[in-house]
Amino acid sequence: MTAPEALAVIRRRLARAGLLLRGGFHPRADDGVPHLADGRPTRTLLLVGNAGRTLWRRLAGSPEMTRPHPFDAYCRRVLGELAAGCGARAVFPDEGPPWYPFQRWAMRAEPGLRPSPLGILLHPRFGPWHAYRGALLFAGRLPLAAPPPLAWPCVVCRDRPCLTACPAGAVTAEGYHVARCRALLERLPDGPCMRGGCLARHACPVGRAFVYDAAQAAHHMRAFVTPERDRARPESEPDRGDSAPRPPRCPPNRARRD
Ligand code: B12
Ligand code: SF4
Ligand code: SF4
Repeated sequence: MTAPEALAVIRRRLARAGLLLRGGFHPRADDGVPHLADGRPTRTLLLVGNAGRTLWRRLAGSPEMTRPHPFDAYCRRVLGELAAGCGARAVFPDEGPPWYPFQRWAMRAEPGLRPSPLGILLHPRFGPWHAYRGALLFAGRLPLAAPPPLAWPCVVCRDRPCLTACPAGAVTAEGYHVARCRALLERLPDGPCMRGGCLARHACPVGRAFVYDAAQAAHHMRAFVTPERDRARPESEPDRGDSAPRPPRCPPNRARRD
């Protein structure tokens, strides 16, 4: 099988599992990409994610649905099997701390993708309704077509409704305030954010066709407020990509300046 054929097979297998191949890149030393388990350096990274409701609906019929963290358990099984079948190593966004810099990898895999005021990378098609589920690391250099740069929607979003929709004032042009958000969610455990998902995220006009089901959004919110999952990296602990410069959280909005 040629390398392009192998990539097409991986893409199809991911699609059958409700997952998306979100591009890839050939790692540089400053990308914070680990070696393979046998010590060989990674020469190709393929990023795997999901968007919208597809993965949630696929999970419903899986044995992992009854596990405490069904997304993580399902993706570990699917990507673990896929990696084993093609001599790759699978790594996951919840492995840590220290965390692998998945958002930085995503910006390498899909140039043009950038963080929104929500902290989430804003995709021109999926809006804020997408996530990363793992990366496949290969010792070989797979041929990757250079994708056309994505247009970043926040730069032309004149009204920026995400900045005014949060009742806790946790989403600001300077970034997302975890403590303000958490305080509100704890105060209103049956409030609209906990039942249907982040109101600021819902206020974003981009990617409306990919908005999560209410049950899926409520699942993510429960996972977010559950102490075991709420493991933000301690200030003193280095992350896995410390050698690289960090991109700005939310670059300036040109539409507001113009
Ligand atoms: C720790 C963490 C958090 C912490 C953030 C603490 C902080 N202020 O830094 C907490 C627990 C608060 C958090 C919350 C959420 N998170 Co979070 N989180 C992570 C995690 C595990 C590590 C981030 C990190 O430090 N990486 C290490 C550094 C070195 O990586 P980096 O790419 O260079 O750094 C980027 C991030 O740090 C980011 N960032 C900085 N501050 C914040 C704050 C938020 C809320 C987010 C999303 C990103 C973000 O900016 C950097 C450059 O882009 C990542 C997974 C991962 N491995 O990256 C998910 C991740 C960033 N989270 C994600 C999401 C979706 C959320 C939630 C929206 C979950 C939800 N409810 O659905 C919430 C936000 C709450 C809300 N309003 O709904 C997604 C983002 C996907 C995307 N499209 O961009 C990720 C990638 C997980 C995934 N599986 O896809 N998260
Ligand atoms: S509302 Fe506008 S600024 Fe906010 S995330 Fe969506 S596109 Fe970006
Ligand atoms: S989940 Fe609710 S409180 Fe937290 S940032 Fe979103 S709108 Fe604000």
